[in-house]
Amino acid sequence: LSSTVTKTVVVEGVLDANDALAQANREKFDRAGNFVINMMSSPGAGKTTLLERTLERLGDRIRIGVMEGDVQTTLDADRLERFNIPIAQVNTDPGFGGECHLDANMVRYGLPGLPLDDIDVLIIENVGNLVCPAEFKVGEDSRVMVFSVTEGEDKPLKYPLMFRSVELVLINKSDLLPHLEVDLDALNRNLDAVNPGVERILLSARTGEGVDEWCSWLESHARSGAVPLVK
Ligand SMILES: Nc1nc2c(ncn2[C@@H]2O[C@H](COP(=O)(O)OP(=O)(O)O)[C@@H](O)[C@H]2O)c(=O)[nH]1
Ligand SMILES: [Mg+2]
Repeated sequence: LSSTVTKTVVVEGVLDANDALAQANREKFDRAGNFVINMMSSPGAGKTTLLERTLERLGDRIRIGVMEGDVQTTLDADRLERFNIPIAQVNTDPGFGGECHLDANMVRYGLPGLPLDDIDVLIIENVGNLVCPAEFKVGEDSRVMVFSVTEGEDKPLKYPLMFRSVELVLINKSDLLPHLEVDLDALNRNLDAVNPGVERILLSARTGEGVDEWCSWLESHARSGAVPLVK
């Protein structure tokens, strides 16, 4: 029993320390006028593809910056290079023990690579994982999850913390629905069971279906976050 108690105290201590650093990040973002999104999903749900579609649509309307969190490689950052936007890469393998998530300290570590004063919206692509990222605030204004229909309608029930911690679920890969047996009604019921009424948009980063709706969400939230948009 006592070892359980000790463990709980240690974990709480780690999360408290993280919260303090997240708050410091937040203050930095607020001073620079950044609206910051922590984008989370399991590996392969389509975060980077959706970022590509987003930059194609909003790249000349909003000054978007990206922080890429990965265990290894700069593959995702390389995919976004053609947009000529500020991108910071944070790899968790060297230096951070190969963690399965970004925490506030890792984000802080990546910030000097970004000209925050020249960014309206910062999108942080978290490490692909349905569990760990939800536990760590990084200083974001908003949490958005990309969930692909190929993952199955039961996942909100199996990973409730993640689904509960976000304010928007982007249900991606709608183009694949005709080939799957996933039950969208059940998925919606399961989302409501863990996060009643959570906003959701069905979209396809491949065909572009629903992507405009997501871009409108992003633009209106960036504005209501009192971010001075250019143009
Ligand atoms: N069919 C289909 N494939 C997609 C869609 N979005 C992403 N993908 C594919 O899913 C794979 C993983 O996408 P990626 O953006 O790298 O996912 P991430 O790991 O969440 O960043 C890639 O092969 C993408 O082409 C989609 O809407 N429909
Ligand atoms: Mg990616």
